[in-house]
Amino acid sequence: MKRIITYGTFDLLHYGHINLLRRAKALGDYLVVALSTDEFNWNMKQKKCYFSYEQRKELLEAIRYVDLVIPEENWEQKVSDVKEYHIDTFVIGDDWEGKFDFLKEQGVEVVYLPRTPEISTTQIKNDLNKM
Ligand code: C2G
Repeated sequence: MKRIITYGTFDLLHYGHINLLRRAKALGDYLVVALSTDEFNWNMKQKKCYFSYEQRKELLEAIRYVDLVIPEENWEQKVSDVKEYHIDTFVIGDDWEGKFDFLKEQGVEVVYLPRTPEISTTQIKNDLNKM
């Protein structure tokens, strides 16, 4: 069983997120999503989410590609997560290209997938404000 992990905020879930999750799952058999907590988002990513962690978790757990959702509480946990969850492959969008190559030292394959163009949570918020 090939185990995949990815990380993110996944606020205002949209088809760009789904494209990422679908492609990530296609690389293996079991997909863990480490979901940024409200505190991590605010303190470390200066992101104020529309949906709370619990609401974002519920949405992700409803997606057929997602097998397990765990909290992402800090930048450092990736090293222990890949051990704890016996991860074979780390996947994330290529806006993070190169940022997590250190995981290769843990024997983990690192894959950066092309982002889906023209959609982002920020874009959605901006467009809604113009309506
Ligand atoms: N994504 C994508 N295409 C988009 C928007 C997002 O492929 N149009 C991908 C991102 O590259 C990421 C995932 O969807 O892999 C989740 O996106 P975000 O919620 O914006 O995640 P981010 O804030 O980048 O958090 O420790 C890593 C961070 O937690 C990543």
